[in-house]
Amino acid sequence: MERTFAMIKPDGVQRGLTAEILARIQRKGYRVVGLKQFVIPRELAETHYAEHKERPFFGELVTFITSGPVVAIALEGENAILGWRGMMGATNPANAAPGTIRADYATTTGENVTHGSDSPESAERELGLFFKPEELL
Ligand code: 3AN
Repeated sequence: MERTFAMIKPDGVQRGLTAEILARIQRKGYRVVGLKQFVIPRELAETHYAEHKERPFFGELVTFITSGPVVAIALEGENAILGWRGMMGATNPANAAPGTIRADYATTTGENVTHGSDSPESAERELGLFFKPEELL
């Protein structure tokens, strides 16, 4: 069993995709062990995306991710980290495989609907940033 951090970004929430994305997660068979909707404070956004600090799109990324409510999700399941990344599809929706969330619902790399941790280390780090231990089942 693995746990990972998934997020529906402000574009996904604003466009009313929350129920659709949660339905895909549950149909797949992952267990939702943490769930909350909130606006990410700027400081948390900067910490979450610290690895991109030097990239030219960092400012834009932080502004976007704090621009409206997100849905933070803790998922549990076998191979959940890679499995959820697979369900999201490639970062650039133009390269995302048909049937993935980004292929089906996004057109730009900057606003690509969902986030998912990319390794066990980042899953642990991101779950810790977004959830208190008592918020997880
Ligand atoms: P992923 O979200 O697939 O893990 P990362 O970690 O490379 O992709 O990028 C994190 C986020 O940064 C992306 N989801 C996207 O919103 C943004 N991003 C990445 N590359 C670019 C880019 N070239 N231009 C604008 N935004 C980008």
